[in-house]
Amino acid sequence: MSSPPVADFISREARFGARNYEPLGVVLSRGEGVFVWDTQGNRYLDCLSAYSAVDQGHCHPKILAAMVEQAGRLTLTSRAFHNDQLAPFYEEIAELTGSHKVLPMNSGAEAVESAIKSVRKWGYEVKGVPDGQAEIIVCANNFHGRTLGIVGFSTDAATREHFGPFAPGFKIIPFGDLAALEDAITPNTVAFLVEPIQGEAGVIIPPAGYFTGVRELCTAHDVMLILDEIQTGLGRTGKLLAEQHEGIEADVTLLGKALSGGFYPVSAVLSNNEVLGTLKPGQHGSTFGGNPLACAVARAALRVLVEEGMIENAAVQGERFLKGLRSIRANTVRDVRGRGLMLAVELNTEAGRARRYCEALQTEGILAKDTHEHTIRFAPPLVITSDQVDWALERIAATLTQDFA
Ligand code: IF1
Repeated sequence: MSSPPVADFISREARFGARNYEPLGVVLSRGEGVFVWDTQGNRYLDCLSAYSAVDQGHCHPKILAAMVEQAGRLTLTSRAFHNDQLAPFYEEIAELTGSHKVLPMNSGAEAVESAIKSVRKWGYEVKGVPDGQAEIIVCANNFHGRTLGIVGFSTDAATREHFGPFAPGFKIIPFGDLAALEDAITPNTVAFLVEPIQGEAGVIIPPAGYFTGVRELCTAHDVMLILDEIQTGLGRTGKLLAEQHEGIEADVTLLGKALSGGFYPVSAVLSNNEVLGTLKPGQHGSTFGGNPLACAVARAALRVLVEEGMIENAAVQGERFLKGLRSIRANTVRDVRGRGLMLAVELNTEAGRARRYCEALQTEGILAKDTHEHTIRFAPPLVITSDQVDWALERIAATLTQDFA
């Protein structure tokens, strides 16, 4: 039985859907491990991993089994009642990440919003900031999600233009600049919210020692350090949490995406006792947050990540991938960046748009995503093998030596 033509799916989407995305011209219908297949049966190596949500690989059989089993037993109770998956989920994620308290939510943006609410409350009730005066410091070129609260402190025009008015209380400083952080802190500063590596900005890795300095400044001024590890967390950078690359600990850690292995939206705010301890019954919540299906899926997603050595594999294959990208001799390449399996190639501005290279990679059997006109991101599932990395590198090299200007 043959599937309708690709153009048919695409035109029907365009007719009925809000056009807030501009996907590559491929219609996917199946996934397994590092591979996805389109409706015509063509296979691709997925180098986006749904923005790092399918880190455990597509349709991981053990996460699938946990999901199916739980879906047949109990899916949603609301938090008006207890469920038997929540306690073990809390214990397992707290044990794994060394956290004291857990707040379960659904999307990444909700975890960010929940953290903002919690640190403001902490500021008023514990730090003693005058009511309504709490300040949160964020970085230029940040990406933390799409809610009104979050896009209000974005510095990207497309992200925030014509969505205002926005909430006050945020100060924007350059990423990677310790002096700017020190200058921005006032007695009313409750938190510094930052990505360990800026993803959407193009995989921007801060100077070595930056986060050690950030940790010291935050501690010295009683400012909560919120690390948005929604993209960098859970092995993507070759460590469980990206904070471990500098041996520091955040006060608040945000996880999402791979927390469910891509089966279901599951996010979490992890913190010390003080910050989440300020939330009392009735002050925050979510219909779906902490539901038994989400908890069962997240437990399985965390288990396979650790038991199947995916974090170590991300470190090993990430190094291989980075070395391979760096060895590509092409006039089109301006810079290669990466940590673990969070990688990017920045093209020279004369090379043509990154989007054009992603279209060319598609014909080679690789799906990758451009960002900011001139950068191509590579973030395959953490289960990728050496042979698959080498296979990808050959095709990436062949594509990057072409000129699409
Ligand atoms: C889209 C980028 C990735 C995130 C960090 C919170 C969220 C995200 C660090 C919100 C989400 C996504 C969403 C996706 C594009 C994407 C992205 F290109 F924007 F930077 F991953 F690379 N914090 N990132 O990266 O999580 O509410 O979406 O669950 O299509 O907007 P969410």
